[in-house]
Amino acid sequence: MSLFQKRNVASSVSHLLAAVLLGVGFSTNAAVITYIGSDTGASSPNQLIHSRAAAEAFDADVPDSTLIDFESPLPAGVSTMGGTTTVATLCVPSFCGFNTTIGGHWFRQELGSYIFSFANPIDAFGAYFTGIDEQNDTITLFDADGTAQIFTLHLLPSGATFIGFNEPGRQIASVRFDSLDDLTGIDDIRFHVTPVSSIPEPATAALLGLGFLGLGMSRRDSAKSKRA
Ligand SMILES: [Ca+2]
Ligand SMILES: [Ca+2]
Repeated sequence: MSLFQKRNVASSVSHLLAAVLLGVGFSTNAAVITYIGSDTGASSPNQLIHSRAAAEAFDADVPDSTLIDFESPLPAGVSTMGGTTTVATLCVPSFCGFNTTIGGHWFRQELGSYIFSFANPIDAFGAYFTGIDEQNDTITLFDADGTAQIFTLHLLPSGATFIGFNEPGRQIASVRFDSLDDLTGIDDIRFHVTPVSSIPEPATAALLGLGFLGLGMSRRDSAKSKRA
């Protein structure tokens, strides 16, 4: 599926319908399962109701995910560009982001863009996004093969929103958040490394390689016969 198609195919999954009813949502396609729940104006962990429900739905479907709560160093194989891990909010938490870990102190607060990259591709990603109050911020999933899938966020009314993506067997290499000028936070990221058993067999790639090798050899043979 082309990038253009991915950006324009509407989803009918029930999770998205629920999100629209809550006044939030984004454009997606039918292949990836999405999870979204929003708590307007929330500014602390004990105010997470709909977002926590979305997180619990994600956790039920992806029970063996890894958690990044920013209370300790990033797990091995995970790297970031942009943003900082901090405890200092730059304005009212519901508009600039906050920690969503019960009893925790550290969270990640951002301006503009930031990226989380995974040395081993993942097939599920979810997190609490806090302080999103601008229109048309985007989340982009970059697959290991270089394709990008962009989700545009609509009508997120500050506070906290849990957003999750789950597509078993997919190979997502990085996740990027983009905003023109929205101060936001992200916390309690869950991700699931794609099981090796669901990645295409190397034998297939090897056969394809042999095919190309054969083509190259025949072309060289042809060139030789022309020179002869
Ligand atoms: Ca935290
Ligand atoms: Ca904001």
